[in-house]
Amino acid sequence: MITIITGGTGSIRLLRGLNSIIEEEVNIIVNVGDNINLFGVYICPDIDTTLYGLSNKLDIERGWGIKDDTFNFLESRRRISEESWFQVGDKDLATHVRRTNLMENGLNLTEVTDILSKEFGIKHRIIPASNDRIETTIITDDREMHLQEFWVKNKGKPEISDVIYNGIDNAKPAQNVIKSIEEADKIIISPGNPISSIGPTIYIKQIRDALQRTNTKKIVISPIMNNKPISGPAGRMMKAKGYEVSVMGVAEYYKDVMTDIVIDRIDKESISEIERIGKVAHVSDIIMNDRLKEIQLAEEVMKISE
Ligand code: FO1
Repeated sequence: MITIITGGTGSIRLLRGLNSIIEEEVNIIVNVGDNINLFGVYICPDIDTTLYGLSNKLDIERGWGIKDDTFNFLESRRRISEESWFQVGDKDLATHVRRTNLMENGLNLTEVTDILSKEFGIKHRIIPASNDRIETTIITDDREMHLQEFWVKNKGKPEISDVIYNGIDNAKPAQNVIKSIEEADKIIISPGNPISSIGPTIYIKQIRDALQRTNTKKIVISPIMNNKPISGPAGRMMKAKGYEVSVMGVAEYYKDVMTDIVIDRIDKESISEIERIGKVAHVSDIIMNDRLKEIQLAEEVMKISE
């Protein structure tokens, strides 16, 4: 059984690659820190990206939302001067409405995600990291704002002085999260933003403890290449948290919860430094700009064994 810890738009290509080649049971633990209540519905961007990505409905260029979606709902809101900075498509909205209704009927996020996964025909198990609310917020020069407000409404422009996971101290792992860590033959941490897409999961105390306890291979795929993030604000967030923006910075960030790291060929000079902290580095081509590259990287990750 394979367990993948994932989140963010940078992770989905690897997930699609793994999905194409893995026959055995896969548990996908998904970030909940960027979930948001907007327009009267509960939106879970990383769960939805996983649902859409694995059912071939994702707008893969954007990395979020449904391909060929329309935006009539949003346009109509704009016309009546309602808040409309978050681009929810019409088909995407149907998912949020369904989730919200099911939750209003008393189901928790794990149960709702199971229902949606079945409806999208997904064979693997998508598990929210927690059923409790964890909210990733950005501390800027003058105030604290939700991750989506920082990234989408303010276009990622404000200075980042810190990133906080509100609610994480009281958050419990959702059912099956710990079991899927303890029973995994291999754990893969996908190349999402370490701070905003993976951090809200691996800093839940019981999840971190379980990851530290298990003796299985724990493989991180670096989201940083040549001292720059492959996409998004990961570099600025790592700096704000006191990490170097480099594959070594990624290895330092994950050192308590990983055994191996996959880095790009361009960073091969960092291998000895990574080995010095007791980790194994594997060199590969980590940019997945087509379907073949997604599968190739997934195959290389699956080849890493004890
Ligand atoms: N990202 C954007 O840059 N602009 C958007 O308007 C936007 C809307 C959106 C709607 C649904 C959804 O599931 C994701 C959406 N995202 C949008 C992506 C999202 O902001 C982040 O990239 C993820 O939260 C990071 O994991």
